[in-house]
Amino acid sequence: MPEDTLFSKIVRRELPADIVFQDDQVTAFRDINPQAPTHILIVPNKIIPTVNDVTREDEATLGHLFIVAHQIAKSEGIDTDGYRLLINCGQHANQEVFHLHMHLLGGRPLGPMLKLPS
Ligand code: DGP
Repeated sequence: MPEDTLFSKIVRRELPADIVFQDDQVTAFRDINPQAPTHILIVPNKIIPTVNDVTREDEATLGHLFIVAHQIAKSEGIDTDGYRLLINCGQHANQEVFHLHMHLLGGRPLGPMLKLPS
């Protein structure tokens, strides 16, 4: 496992970020390049590079990620209208940061799920 990622530095508050939630398992902060009025990244505090690296040990933490996603959607006031949760894995998904993260997007109609390059 890598010892450090951009997001683990945010988790340890060594890099600035607009953190909206943190506990002993996960950290949530606003995306630097928001694609919707609400665009928050929720990351396990532990480095898991991609979904391909998930093990049974991570079940509780990743389940918790969903609980926190709902909680944040509620506090952002977007739970009733709806929102999108998205996790990119690897090259074809354009994953940029190799520290597993869930995107929470909402605050406007998000349209069809995928815009594919032609
Ligand atoms: P992905 O393509 O799924 O790996 O998305 C990475 C996201 O991370 C992308 O939407 C931009 C965001 N991001 C990259 N660097 C930073 C940063 O330094 N701070 C914050 N808050 N977000 C970042």
